[in-house]
Amino acid sequence: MTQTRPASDHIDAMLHEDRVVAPSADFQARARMGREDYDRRYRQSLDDPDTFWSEVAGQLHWFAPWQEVLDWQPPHAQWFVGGQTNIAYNALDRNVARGLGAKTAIIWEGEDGEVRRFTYAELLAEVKRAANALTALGVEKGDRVTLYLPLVPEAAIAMLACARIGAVHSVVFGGFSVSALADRLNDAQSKLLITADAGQRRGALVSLKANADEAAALAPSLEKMLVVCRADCEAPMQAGRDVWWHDALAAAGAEHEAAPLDSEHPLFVLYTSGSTGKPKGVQHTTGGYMVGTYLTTQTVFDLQDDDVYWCTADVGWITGHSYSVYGPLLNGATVLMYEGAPNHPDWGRFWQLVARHRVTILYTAPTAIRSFMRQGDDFPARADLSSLRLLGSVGEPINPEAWMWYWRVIGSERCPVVDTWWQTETGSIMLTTLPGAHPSKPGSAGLPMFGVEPAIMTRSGEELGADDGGLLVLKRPWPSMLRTVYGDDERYRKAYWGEIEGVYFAGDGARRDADGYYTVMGRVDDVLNVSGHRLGTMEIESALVAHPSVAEAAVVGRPDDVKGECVVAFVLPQGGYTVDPKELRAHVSKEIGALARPDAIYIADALPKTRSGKIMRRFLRQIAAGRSIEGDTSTLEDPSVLERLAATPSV
Ligand code: 6R9
Repeated sequence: MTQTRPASDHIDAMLHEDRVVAPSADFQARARMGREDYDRRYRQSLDDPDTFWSEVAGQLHWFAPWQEVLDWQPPHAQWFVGGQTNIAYNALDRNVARGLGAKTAIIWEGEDGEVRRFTYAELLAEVKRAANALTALGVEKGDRVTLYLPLVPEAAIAMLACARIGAVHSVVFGGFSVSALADRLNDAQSKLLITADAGQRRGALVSLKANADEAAALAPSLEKMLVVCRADCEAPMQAGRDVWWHDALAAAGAEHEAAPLDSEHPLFVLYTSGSTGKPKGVQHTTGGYMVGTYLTTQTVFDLQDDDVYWCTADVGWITGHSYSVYGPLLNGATVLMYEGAPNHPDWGRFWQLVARHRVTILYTAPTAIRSFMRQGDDFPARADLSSLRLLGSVGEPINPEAWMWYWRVIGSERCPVVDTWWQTETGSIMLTTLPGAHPSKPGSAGLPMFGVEPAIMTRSGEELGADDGGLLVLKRPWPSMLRTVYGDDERYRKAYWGEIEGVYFAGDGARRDADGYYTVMGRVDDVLNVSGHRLGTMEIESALVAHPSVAEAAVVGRPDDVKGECVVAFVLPQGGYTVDPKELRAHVSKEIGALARPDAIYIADALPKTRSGKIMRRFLRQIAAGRSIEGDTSTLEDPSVLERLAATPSV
């Protein structure tokens, strides 16, 4: 059976964690969903999915009804077949029509303290203008539009405007490099790039337009660039190609009808790392993704009319798509967006934001929680956090120590904590507890969401029982699942449905306890999780070998107290060159982005390889973690390589 690799040293503690934290009677009394309701509806979602999903989808607007809830031709699913809808219409027009026009949709705070607010009616008006502006720039239904933006309201407006006309957005995180952006522009064959003159990060301006210009020169499909003015509107504009966002919107008409789109019309592509060198364009479609994010946001976050909901994720990640934009807006919630760093001007910024905007629901990542925890209890103690009523965690396993701190110091032992497991590919939350229905177990994500049928299996597809560690799989399709890998359906079949016959392979190791709670332990493939962000080891390796001084490279993860996992590189110098670690780190930042920069570099004279030439990463992980070498080294071509490596200091 496959070895499951722990994502961090905390796994041991997690396996022996037996604390259980139940929601208060007060919370339960007001919650949208209790235990019996969950049990009944979960059962129905598996036994009679047609009725279950029709009832949920029926709460949203459809221009034409679906004929069939699910058409499953493994591994391809179509949901709400024949139905026509529009996710932007459902998030905006529908909410305005049901009387929420004057309700605040987005409260945005810039890093410099500037605050902007949009009611649902105002957001709809902006999105209508933006949709007209896109059309005027030649964007048509089905065209790809790439977004490379800071976390400003225009990011959400641009996504919704694309969705409104049926253009497919591809959001590229603003921290990604020129070449990462160019690769994504080319893979998607984007016609239009939406960027900004600059973004704010820790008091400094990060010029996005300069990167966008460099990437544009490498992307022949690109015709136009729309530029949001976030800083000083001083960016150089290329005549005939570049247009300011504010000029384009000012020239656009105010009236716009949302396009009725087929339920399976592509909504977006989002690139994520897999176990090969090339990121995968995860393709989501309209109807199923809409229904999945709508339902999970409502139930997992127990959304009430007066909530102020804050998901701290950038829109460059799936969490930002599903839970900063689509899910909460579909539910008519008030969403807080914050542009900047969590430690600007100091580590109290998040807590000041919670206090200033009376945030009731906070959804963030374990890496952030661990960073805050390190700064002590004083920063949160200085802010009034009494508005909070529910806390969420996402992105990586949360160690029980961080969980308890979140619950005790941020939530004053009053707010339930939901630990949500899901992926770019799943589109919406798959495993969690519901805050008013289930006790939480620190470190364990919890139970399956509606329609989700997980199992723990061996590589050969044998199902394991309670408490056995194995591979996490999903046994049936769900509405918000990815439909394919953009432009590479073969990769979709192989990576997700071909690893274990007939089931969706998540790439994570997990176990289920006797109460049915799932604890997800981390990736079992060559994917790292650094501060909640997915990075492929092969991607970093190809960036390293692209540097003239490197002949060969192997990258592994090392457990890290704050980041969860950090990047460790083993490099073999090219004959005649010396490796300059500083230059190599800068090179990786330039090739991929700062988040891929190695924390430690080992300059090696050889790598541990099998006789057939395969690098044995297992041993490199042990060396990187400073552990002694364990396991059978006899398959190695030259076992003495390990001793030499272990004696080499990292730089
Ligand atoms: C939503 C998101 C997905 C990978 C996933 C797993 C890890 C996410 C987790 C978790 C344990 C949780 N992961 N949530 N591990 N507990 N609550 O993060 O998507 O960026 O695609 O990452 O993140 O390893 O496979 P994505």
